[in-house]
Amino acid sequence: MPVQPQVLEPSEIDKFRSQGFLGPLALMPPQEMTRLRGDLEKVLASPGLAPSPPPEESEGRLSSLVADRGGAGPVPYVECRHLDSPVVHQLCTHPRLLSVARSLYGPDLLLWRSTFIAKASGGPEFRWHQDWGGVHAPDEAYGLEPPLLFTFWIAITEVTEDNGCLRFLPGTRAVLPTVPSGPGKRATLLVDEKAVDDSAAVSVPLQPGEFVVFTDRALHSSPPNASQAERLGLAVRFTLPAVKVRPHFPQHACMLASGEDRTLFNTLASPPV
Ligand SMILES: O=C(O)CCC(=O)C(=O)O
Repeated sequence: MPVQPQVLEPSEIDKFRSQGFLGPLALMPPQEMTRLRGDLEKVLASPGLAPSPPPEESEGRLSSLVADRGGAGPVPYVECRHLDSPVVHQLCTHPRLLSVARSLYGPDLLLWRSTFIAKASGGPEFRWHQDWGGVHAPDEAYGLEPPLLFTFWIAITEVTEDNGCLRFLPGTRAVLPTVPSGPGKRATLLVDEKAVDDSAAVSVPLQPGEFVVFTDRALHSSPPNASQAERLGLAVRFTLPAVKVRPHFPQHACMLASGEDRTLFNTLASPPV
């Protein structure tokens, strides 16, 4: 197999491993993302393949807090649009993103999910959590087995401390004790705030077209949007072919984003045309 060029310096790869996140990194110039936003807004104006979950499944999920851009609950508009929209698929598999992903996790990669995360003016904080806790729930068969994922969070608008940028606690590797964010069966597992000393938290503001990449153990949160404008980002989540993926909704499947799937554990979807 040809050796893939490394786009990250060894020191950056070490930093990602020791801190659990790396960024800001540039995906495209701000003007290019600002132009692309028009196309993304068109996608966000109509629903994709993900159904609206029944209320009992939304209860307590962090994703149910994000702005409702479609009038029918956010999920069909914002979730996994790479499955039906070529423009979102191209963004999720941008060559620069895949080069960084390969530098960190090797050549074989599955695109698991993508979610537009809009935080309206006055929109809520996301409390401290590890994404590991978003793929497992007690007694529930959903998510990833084993729970292994990493996320590229791409800024579509400018993302600042004032409008709710991501914050990380560098160096969190252990799985920390969790508390559900609400009573629902699928409530997001937040990290118990008694286990969080946020005095060393690092904020990662981003220009449009920049991204931050983080592991499933990275302890992260984001403050409320105190600005007058919406904050919009796209969280693109990858896993590896050896992970058994349970469909997130009936028409959901992973896509091969790079390399080969030598395990054949999962049914794969084709890119949209
Ligand atoms: O968009 C946010 O503010 C939070 C995003 C997040 O927690 C995630 O993508 O895992």
